[in-house]
Order: sequence, then C-alpha cells, then structure tokens
Amino acid sequence: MSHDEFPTDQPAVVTCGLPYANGDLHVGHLRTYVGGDSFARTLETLGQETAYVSGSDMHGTPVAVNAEQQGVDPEDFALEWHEQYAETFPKFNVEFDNYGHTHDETNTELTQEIVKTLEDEGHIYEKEIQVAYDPVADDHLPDRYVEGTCPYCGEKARGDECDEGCQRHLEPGEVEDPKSTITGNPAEYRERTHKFFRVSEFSEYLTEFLDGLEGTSNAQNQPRQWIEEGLQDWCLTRDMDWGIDYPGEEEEDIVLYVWVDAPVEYVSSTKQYSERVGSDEYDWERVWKDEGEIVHVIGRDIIQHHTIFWPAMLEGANYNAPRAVAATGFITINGKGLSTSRNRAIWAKEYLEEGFHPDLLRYYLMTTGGLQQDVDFSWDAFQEKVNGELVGTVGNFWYRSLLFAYRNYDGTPDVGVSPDVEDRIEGAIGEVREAVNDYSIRGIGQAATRLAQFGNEYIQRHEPWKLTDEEPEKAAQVIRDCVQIAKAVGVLIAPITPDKAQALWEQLGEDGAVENARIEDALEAPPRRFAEPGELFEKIEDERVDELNEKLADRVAAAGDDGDDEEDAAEGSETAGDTDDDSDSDDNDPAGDLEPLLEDRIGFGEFQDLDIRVGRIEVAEGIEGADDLARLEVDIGFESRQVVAGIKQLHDLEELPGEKIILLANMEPAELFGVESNGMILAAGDEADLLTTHGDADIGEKVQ
Ligand code: B3M
Ligand code: ZN
Repeated sequence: MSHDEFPTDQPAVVTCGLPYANGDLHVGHLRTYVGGDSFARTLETLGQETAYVSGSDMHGTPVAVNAEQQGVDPEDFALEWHEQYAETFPKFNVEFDNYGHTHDETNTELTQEIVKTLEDEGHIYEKEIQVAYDPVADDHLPDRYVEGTCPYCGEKARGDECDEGCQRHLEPGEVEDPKSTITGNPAEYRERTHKFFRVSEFSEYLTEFLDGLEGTSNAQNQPRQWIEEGLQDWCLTRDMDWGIDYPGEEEEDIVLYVWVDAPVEYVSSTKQYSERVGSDEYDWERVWKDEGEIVHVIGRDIIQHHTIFWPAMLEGANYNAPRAVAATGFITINGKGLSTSRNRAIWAKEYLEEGFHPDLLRYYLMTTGGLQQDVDFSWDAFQEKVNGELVGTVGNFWYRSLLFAYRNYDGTPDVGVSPDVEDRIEGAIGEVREAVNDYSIRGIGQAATRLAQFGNEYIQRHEPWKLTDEEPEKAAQVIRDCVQIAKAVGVLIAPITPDKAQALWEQLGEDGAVENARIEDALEAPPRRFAEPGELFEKIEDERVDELNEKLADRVAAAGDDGDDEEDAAEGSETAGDTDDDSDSDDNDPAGDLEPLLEDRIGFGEFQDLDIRVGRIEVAEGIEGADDLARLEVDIGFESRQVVAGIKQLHDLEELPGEKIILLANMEPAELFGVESNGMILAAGDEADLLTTHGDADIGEKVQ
C-alpha cells in the first residue's frame, strides 16, 4: 500500500462486507454495496486500476440457525440465497468484478493455507475453555445458538456479539446467564479444547497500522479504545460441522469460526477475478501480498473485525495491510430503525417491482448523508430528492441544453468552450478527486449536482433564447458551454447513476460507454451532431408517494409488534448497515442510532405554517384490525379532533384520557383502517413518549 493520493501506480481492490446468505436484501445492504460500487467506479474514472469484489458469507450460525429453522441443509440454503444475491446486485448496477462465496474451493483452500501459515509462524495455540452447552438438545451452543447478557454493557447479547448494546465481539464463554436459542433452556458451560490466535501480540503493530489507516473516522478511532483496554486472543474454532475444517483436523467436529474464512473471501474473490482476466491484466498477489491499495467498505457494526482481527491475520500470514476501512452508518426507515422482522424495510425486490429506476435509489443513498452517518429513508424524502435534484437540477439542465443545441445547431455548436466554464468544470473535477481521497461518496455526487446547478444558472443568466436572432455568436457560445457542462455532469455523475449517465452519453452521440470515460474527458468536446434528446428523469407524483407510504404503514402494522426479537436475533442480515430498531446507540458514537440532523434550514415562516396546539385527550380506544393504532379524541379548545396514532401497544389506553398532549393540528387528513385522522400527536423515542407542557399553557394554545 502507498499513501499517495488516488490515483496511484499500484492496483487497488475495493471490497464490500459479505452479506450472510440467509435472507432477502434490503436498502440497508444496498447502501454499502452501492457505496463500494460508486467508489470503485470513481477510482476507475481517475485512472486507478481497480477491482471491486465481494461474495456471499455462507458459514457460521447466522446461516446454520436459519437453515435449521427451515429444516433444510445449510449448504443448499446458503447457495440459494447466494444465487439470488448474485442476480440482484447487477439490477442495482452494483457490478462486482467478481462475486464469489465463502464455501467454494478457492476460499476453502486459501483459508486453510492462511491458518496454516499463522500456525507455522507460531501465532496459534490450543486452550481449554468453557463453551455453552444445551443439555436437553445435547449439543454445543456456538455464537447465535446462545444468548445472554453482555459482560461489558449489560445489554442482551448473542454468543459472539453484543448486537444490541456496545457492539463488541464476544468470545465463547463470555456471555452471562447463557440461554440456548434452540430450546430456550439455560445453557451450561462445558470444557472444550479450542484454537486461539494470539491477537494480543499484535497490539503494537495494530496501533501503528491505525495511525496510517484511511477511511471513515469511526473506523480509525474506535479500535484505539479496544487496544487501550487490552486485546484478548481470539478463538478461531467452533463446535459445529457447518463451516471450513481446521487444516489437518478434518476428522474433528470443530470448524473455523465464520469470521476467519469470511474476510479471506476478499482475497479469494480477487484471486478468482485475476484467474479469469489473467494476471497481466490484474494481479491479485501484487495487491494482497505486495503493494496494492486495499479498501474495505463495511457496515459500522463490523469495524472491530476489520481493524483488529483481520489486519492481525493479514500481518501474521505475511499479507499486505489494508489502506482504508470505510464504515457506513445504518439506515432508518421513516426515522425508525430498519427491522426485517417487523417488515419495516424497503426490500430490494420490492423497490424494483415498484418500477423505480435503480439509479434513483443509488443517488438517494449516496448523497443523502455522509458515508458514516445514519441515513433515513422515507418515500417522501426520496421523492423530494428525485424531484428536486435529479429531475429539477440535473435532468432539467441536461434536457434544456441539449434540446436547445439540437433545435438550433443540430448538436454541439462549432465553437470552443469559454475559459471560465472550462475552469468551472476543472473545479468540479478537483472536487471529485478530493472527495475520493476523503472517502466521501456524497462529495462525488454533490460535485456533479452542483455543476448542473451552475449550468442551470448559466443558461438562465445568459438567456440564449433571446440572443439567437440578435447576437447569434453569443447564443452559440452559451449553448456550446452548456453542452460541455452537460457532458461533464454526465462523466462526474456516472459512478453514482451509471445508466442515466450512459443515456446522456448516447444522446450526446458519444461512442462507447461512459463508464470507460476518464474524468478528464469531461473537458473533451462532444460530437458535433446529435439527435433530438429526451428527458431522462421523471417526477414522482404525490399520489404515488401516498400509495407507497400507505403500503409500508400497512405492512408494518400487519407485522405488528409481535415481529419477535428472537427472529431478529437469528436473522443476521445486518451486513452493511442493517439495524434492528431496538438496538441501542454505539458507545463510541455520540450520535449513535439517532436520526441524522437535517442540514437544510427552514425559515420562521415555514415554522409558522405548522399549527401546533396544546390539547387534552378525551377518548382513547383501539381500532379494530389494527394492532398498533389507537383512535383518540382530543380537545383543542375550539373543537374536538379525531386522531389516529400508532400508540396502542406502547401506552395503556385507559390511562390516557385527561393527558395534556401536543398536536399538529393542520396535518392533512388521512384515513387509516377506515378511521379518519385529523392531526398528529407529537411523540419521541421508540416508546412514543408523548410530548406535553408543564406550566400554565391552556388547551388550544399555539406552540411557538
Ligand atoms: N457476513 C455480516 C455482518 O456481520 C458478515 C460480514 C462479513 S465481512 C468479511 O455484518
Ligand atoms: Zn455490550
């Protein structure tokens, strides 16, 4: 690895955390895979030799538990999901150079080889430890087969991770009050011999490694604390039969811990790519054993694995060290944690079935928050982003400049680009370079959108339509500039919205694929002639958003609150940014799972448009057929309002009459389960803590 700015002379590999092959993909996954894809594509436009790889994570209890629940063989189960993932990613323009899986021969061999090297180098030893055991099921209970309390933060935890609390990796035997997830019985601890990796001996190496590590700040900083607290050695084996055998111990009923073979797939997948294209074109060994630039894009819940265990393994086995770890934040849906069991998720399949173009979601996910921030998805915000930035700014600029050029000049006017416009485009290219080196994918998108915004202002300011007759040369110049800006926006935005950029490319009469263009091509003249352009983005109408919101609300309501946590615990599809709504904030991240603050400020006038009143609940009762909804009658001074609120499970309805609450009174009426709602009760937190006043504010008073 070098520490030169991208592009460097060494080949790069961008990897993405492997999804466990155990359930449908959703927007939480997509955020990370689209992130890696956009980043790798941008590196390529900068001229950096890059491979983008990942694969399905087939082993471990996340797969075994789910397969067992369905009564199927874990291999068949995982392979089926793997195939589905391999088909789904390209539908979102996530184009891996290689997408493998951890159970194939390449990964099995390479994992065993690496473990063997670690052993030969003296980094592995055997130790007797206490492992959880279910006496009723007569089985050992590795990882997700056992649940209990985290010894560090006291939250409910899985056998190998504190998924709902401090997010620490837990070693076998650590979880307190262990309970079997197979039978629900208390687990016993029994003595077993296991293999350990001397991670503790790498503390100094890792401290230095972290000093040079690039990526997001959470990945650079969190591990320092773990090192300061003292690193524990890492148990490499598990008592189960689904997984990769410990080398030389094929007969034993233990396998390697899933987190040993999973990251090795990054290497295996790169190797498979090399073998396919030939090592002259891309040499995996140069990347992984010598001097390549390794960039890991992951969900923030697996930082410890990528900044402690994995770099120690690489170092111990004489491999190259990662250059960067970029950890993405989580996704919330309408401000609440994405929860697969509660069906509060936007599923990949569902999104496509709704007929939206994948590039719209890509743009939304990549530009809504910084990589490491949590991003909220709502259909309203999606509509706003698409209509405002893609339709209103980018699409509008593309269409109006190309149409004007086509109608008046049959294509690109035959003059050179103005120097100040060239400068502006160069500035945007500089912004993209900077963003890549900051691992800011949002910065890449923003550079493109801002350039389109500049284009719109430019055309508006110069009003070429007024110049065509009187000052034809000036008009031609303005349009020539705009066509160049349009092309530049296309080149810059291509890593984020590849299909849409390709469509523009074709409208401009360019040959080949925009994905093969280099960033400097943004300054190259487009072909002299092109055909009549069409509009590339379409507005999303309000009715469509209403419909989508309703579908989502109904689906979440139908899943009810009985979408049990146990199912969540076994689902394990939290690769790359899924979180359950009841997981607490990360100790090291003050913002934790809080919805990110909005950057857009509003004026006082806009606040005044909200008619927020003090009210008093008079009646509170359940709504038939709706698990979560309550019908309330609220006195707001002038009148009594009927309001539907999703608080049935969270409050004792009988206790509510008489409570003072705060109501948004001029909310558009909505009908839920046949009951009209005429306002919105304000509440905060997962338990719908109802807002109120504490002094003399009268019923009906306006909140200001
Ligand atoms: N399969 C998913 C997760 O824990 C896990 C990632 C492996 S990356 C090497 O988020
Ligand atoms: Zn914990």
